[in-house]
Amino acid sequence: MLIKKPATIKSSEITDEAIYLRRREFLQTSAGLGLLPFVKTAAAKTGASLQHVKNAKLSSSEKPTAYESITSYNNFYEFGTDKESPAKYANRLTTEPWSIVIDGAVNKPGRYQLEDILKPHTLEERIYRLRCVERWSMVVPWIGFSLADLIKRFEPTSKAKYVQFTTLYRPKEMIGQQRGVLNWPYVEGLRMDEAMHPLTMLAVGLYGKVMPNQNGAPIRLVVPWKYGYKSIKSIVKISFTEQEPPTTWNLSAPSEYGFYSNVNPQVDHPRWSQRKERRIGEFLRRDTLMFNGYADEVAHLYKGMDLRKYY
Ligand SMILES: Nc1nc2c(c(=O)[nH]1)N[C@H]1C(S)=C(S)[C@@H](COP(=O)(O)O)O[C@H]1N2
Ligand SMILES: [Mo]
Repeated sequence: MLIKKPATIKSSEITDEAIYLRRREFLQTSAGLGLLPFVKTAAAKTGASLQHVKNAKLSSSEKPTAYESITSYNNFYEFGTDKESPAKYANRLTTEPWSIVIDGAVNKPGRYQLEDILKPHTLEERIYRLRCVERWSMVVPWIGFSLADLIKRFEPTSKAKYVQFTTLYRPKEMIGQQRGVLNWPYVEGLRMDEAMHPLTMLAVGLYGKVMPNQNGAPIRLVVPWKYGYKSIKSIVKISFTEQEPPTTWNLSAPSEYGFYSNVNPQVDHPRWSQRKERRIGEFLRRDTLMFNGYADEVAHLYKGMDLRKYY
């Protein structure tokens, strides 16, 4: 049993008594749902295998990219700006203990240990395409669960129109944060309906194994119809807001990166076309698909919106 007894919860973890009581209520409800076997992800080491089921319905039938490529060609500026740095330096990151702060427009705010976050969820494998704005792509067998299932547990209020995510800020371990290449900590956001979409997932592993640090351990977002940078890594905070939250790449270069960032071959990046992509491991470039091939599932979210304006 990993639910802490009140006596073992440090007072520093508790904002006030009301939050503490709501947190207990949250833990009881999640335990009371009678849900499935708990996989102790947080304590597991990179490379350890994860119990999971396959979700064929939400999976692409394309062949996954090699594990070696997915874990050695990364974007994770907290460990440096080139693709090789994350695999070199991310082992410095301590992912245990890990907690996530939930705040803003929700009935059950608080600081939750990762174990408590994961406990009621069945881990699923979903094979998704990932398309980076830099025109390369991969096919990744993620392991995780729908963000919607987690969000519902916190009971967002009617004021919750957007969800903001924040990455850890720990420059001693995340050595890329020692330089001001981006506004740290990295932040991202989704509109509530995007966050609640069944394709949107929180991932804790890939290829049947615990998430490698360079891919965003211990828990990261995956939004397969958006450019890769929306899929924020190593999340420590989820906030529910009424206003559209700021996002790191939009703050850094607003004319190049908008809030929505849907994969769209018809809207060029100001410095390059987005029509083609190079699938890692393949030689010929292939056409980029609208919404990264997920149009049937997500196009309705943007009905009536001018996708040139809302890029
Ligand atoms: N915190 C954080 N999250 C991040 C990034 C980053 O630099 N920092 N890079 C993003 C970009 S640009 C991409 S393409 C994906 C890459 O994920 P992968 O390395 O697991 O393939 O992570 C995204 N999430
Ligand atoms: Mo990216």
